[in-house]
Amino acid sequence: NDQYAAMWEKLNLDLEAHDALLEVLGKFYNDIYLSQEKRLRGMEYLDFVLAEIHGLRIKELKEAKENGQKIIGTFCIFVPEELTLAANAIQVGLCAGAEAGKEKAEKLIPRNTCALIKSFIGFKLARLCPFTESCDLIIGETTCDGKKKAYEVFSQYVPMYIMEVPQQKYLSDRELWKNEVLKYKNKLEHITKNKITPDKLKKAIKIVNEKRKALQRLNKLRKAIPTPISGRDVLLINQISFYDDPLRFTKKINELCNELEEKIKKQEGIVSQDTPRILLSGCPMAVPNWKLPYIIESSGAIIVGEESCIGTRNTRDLVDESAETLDEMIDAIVDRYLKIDCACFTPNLERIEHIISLAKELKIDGVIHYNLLFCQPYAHESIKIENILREKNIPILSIETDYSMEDVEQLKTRVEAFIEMI
Ligand code: BJ8
Repeated sequence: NDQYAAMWEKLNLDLEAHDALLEVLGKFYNDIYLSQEKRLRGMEYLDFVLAEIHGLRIKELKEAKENGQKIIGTFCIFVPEELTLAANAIQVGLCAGAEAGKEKAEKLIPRNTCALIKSFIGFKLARLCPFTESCDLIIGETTCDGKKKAYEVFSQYVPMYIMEVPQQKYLSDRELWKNEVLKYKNKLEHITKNKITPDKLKKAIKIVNEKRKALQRLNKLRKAIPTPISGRDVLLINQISFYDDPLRFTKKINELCNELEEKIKKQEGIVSQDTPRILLSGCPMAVPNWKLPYIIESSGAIIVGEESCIGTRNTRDLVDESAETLDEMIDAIVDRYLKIDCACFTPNLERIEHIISLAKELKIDGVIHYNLLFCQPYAHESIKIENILREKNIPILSIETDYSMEDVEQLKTRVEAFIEMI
């Protein structure tokens, strides 16, 4: 860490608290990830990226900034990375998955706010996140009430721009969304001083599509029985997809997929054939929120799919590449992003259809619905999903939790009982 201390200091991090955070993160990673048996060769890259999460990648961002590139931070998969890349900027996800700076955050936002929001505010106030500190602009969105009101406070600390995401999907909502996408394009052009041309946008669409295709390929390979990779590892891959260089990341994930194909040919699973298969569904899980996946996979089950923004909700749909003019490309982007079945929409009937089709496709034995405490949209949907899945005889367990470790034993008991039952 010594080699990066000067860089972190320049970013105004609290060095002592940051060191302590990295130490806990390292230990946590060791217990949850490195201790796994039959570790895949291709995961070495991901282990390296995670080990360097606040080091090498931040150094790369710093060098990019020195070369005139802008860094754009996001909290939601509605922000079109295609446009960001076409403006020669770099997009990084800023959602945080640990309980740092909670007390400070609770002085600015209500205590009954979800842990994800408390965490990104807490990380800022406690000066712990080098990604936030590297950003030239941070994009918020009007999704859940918790986020959109928290951005009002957050904008006192960081340069923010808010995109309005509609809450329905009618023609008038599409118009509103198209307008927002165009406004974001203008904003990017203004801060980067780069014009987004059809050529640049075409290339950017391809880059992001290729990233999503690699993740789709990975998800398809998990259909195999026995499955070749742990759910924890795929969660980590999805998390890293939000801040790694997209070209390098895509190449590495495709290499990992080659390795998985070999394993599948030899019937070499990560677990035995009769291990119960779980679909995880619900709120996003940001780094280092690995608590529930670890509990599930150390209770004798295996996660084979994530119906989540840090999962298939972000990778399922591609942007149509046949568009030629700038306006056609913008339309293709608008349509692709409006397919996102976030619980903030009403109604949001596509989501349950996706859960049911994933359940079939991945041959799962049960669904675990994960809800962050105080997240209203997903809590409402969990009741609806429970009822529909029960009617279809698909076992489901709904979990509500936050980032604290206090409920680990209690969760373990519930998850074990569920796994025994399915
Ligand atoms: S598209 S899920 S990333 S809004 S967990 S902060 S909803 S109270 S994150 Fe999301 Fe975009 Fe939707 Fe995806 Fe609010 Fe719930 Fe907290 Fe959440």
